[in-house]
Amino acid sequence: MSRAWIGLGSNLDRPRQQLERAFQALDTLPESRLAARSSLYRSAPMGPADQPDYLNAVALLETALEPLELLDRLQAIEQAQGRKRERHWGPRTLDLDLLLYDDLVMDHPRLRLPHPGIGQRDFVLIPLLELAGELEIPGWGRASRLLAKCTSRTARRIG
Ligand code: ROI
Repeated sequence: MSRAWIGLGSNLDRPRQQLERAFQALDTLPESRLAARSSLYRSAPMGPADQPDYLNAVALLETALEPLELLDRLQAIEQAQGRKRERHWGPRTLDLDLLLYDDLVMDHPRLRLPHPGIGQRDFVLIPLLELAGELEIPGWGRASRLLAKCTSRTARRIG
């Protein structure tokens, strides 16, 4: 089994419910098990400020799905939850980002690993560190060190 870290985000259509449903959907993926889920965090939007705050969280999936197969499954969950994305960096119903997959570094037209945004996003690093305080991001070093260098810190744990 591989370990896949997935970032969840929503700021439209009842975000808390969106994330709860997404955790359930992740747990029912084939050849996969939801091994851990972080608390939920509220964060100010990165990007245009004229949109609601986000709810963010992170899931750890143990899976036998290959990365691109997993990506397809994540996109299917987004679609099944009526994904809306009105503009670039605008509000969205549900985002599921594949953040890390074991120690894999890959640069594919559909998928870059580690996720290129991790280092700048406190709303990803804080829930990752809640679940794995010693986590190493391949090519970049410790998640805790990346968080210390994050200039924007708005994520607050809400349970
Ligand atoms: N901002 C926050 N705080 N959380 C997100 O999940 C998020 N997702 C996005 C953009 C628009 C970049 N901003 C975000 O895709």
